[in-house]
Amino acid sequence: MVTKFMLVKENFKPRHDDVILVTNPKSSTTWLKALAFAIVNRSSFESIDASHHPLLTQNPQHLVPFVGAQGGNLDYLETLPSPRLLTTHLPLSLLPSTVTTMGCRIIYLCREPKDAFISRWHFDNKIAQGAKINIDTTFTMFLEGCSPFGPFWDHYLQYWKESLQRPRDVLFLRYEEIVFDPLKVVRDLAGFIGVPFTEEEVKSGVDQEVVRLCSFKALSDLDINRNGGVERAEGKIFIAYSVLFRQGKTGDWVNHMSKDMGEKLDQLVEDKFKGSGLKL
Ligand code: PAP
Repeated sequence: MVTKFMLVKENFKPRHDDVILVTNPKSSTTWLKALAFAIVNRSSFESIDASHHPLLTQNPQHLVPFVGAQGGNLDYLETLPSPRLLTTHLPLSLLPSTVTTMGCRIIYLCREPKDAFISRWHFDNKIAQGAKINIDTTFTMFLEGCSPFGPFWDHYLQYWKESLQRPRDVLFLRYEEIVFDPLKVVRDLAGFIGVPFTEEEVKSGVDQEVVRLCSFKALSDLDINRNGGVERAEGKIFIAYSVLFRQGKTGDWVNHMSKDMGEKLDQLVEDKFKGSGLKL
């Protein structure tokens, strides 16, 4: 896995007009991909909810290619026309430095760590093929920063600092903001990507249609997301798309973590983010 990541740093060729969606796992990559895809491609579809819209028949994870892990294929990325919409889970330190020097636009999405941890734990249990993942053990590892993409606090902070240094090119978002006001975020995203909604589009509700099309209810009700899935690890693991749509809510951690665990993680977050200005 590490080798694969290092290959990205060496071989991925960013372009100045790339837009890269970045998330730490379980921050709702699925939602961000759906929103960005629907925004960028809206002119290709007469009506955004036309029956042939790709989001109705494909899982959002497959509509925006990954850079790096999870099936990312660097040769394939080279064949894509510009401007490219890409995704990655990689920390900034594992991307080529040209991402910064060329001014690639980055949309970073993070999530309240207790909820992100619980989402991950559920996900791991679902794909564990019957094995029960002990929450205490996984929690200890999470606090120690054991994660395929490094400690979550380094991940968040790298992109947070980048957003302070390049505010025009790096948009730092929180999952909770999208849940709270998806329409505002959709409008902000369109503006940031460089395809703002026109007055006419707003009048006819195109921005609201994007919100509706990408909502948890709309996506999770689709046949592809209820019954489809993808094989990983050379067919040894089957990931049903339904596991990417568990609840889509904030604050579910209270139903699975003790008060003590919650306080421990909150304290860690406070210590790690101290002085950075980052608030979750
Ligand atoms: P990944 O790390 O495997 O890419 P990712 O999409 O980042 O998965 O995270 C899945 C979480 O996003 C799930 O959270 P939960 O376990 O707390 O429920 C999932 O429900 C949530 N999610 C996915 N799509 C949406 C959506 N359209 N609206 C709100 N939440 C969503």
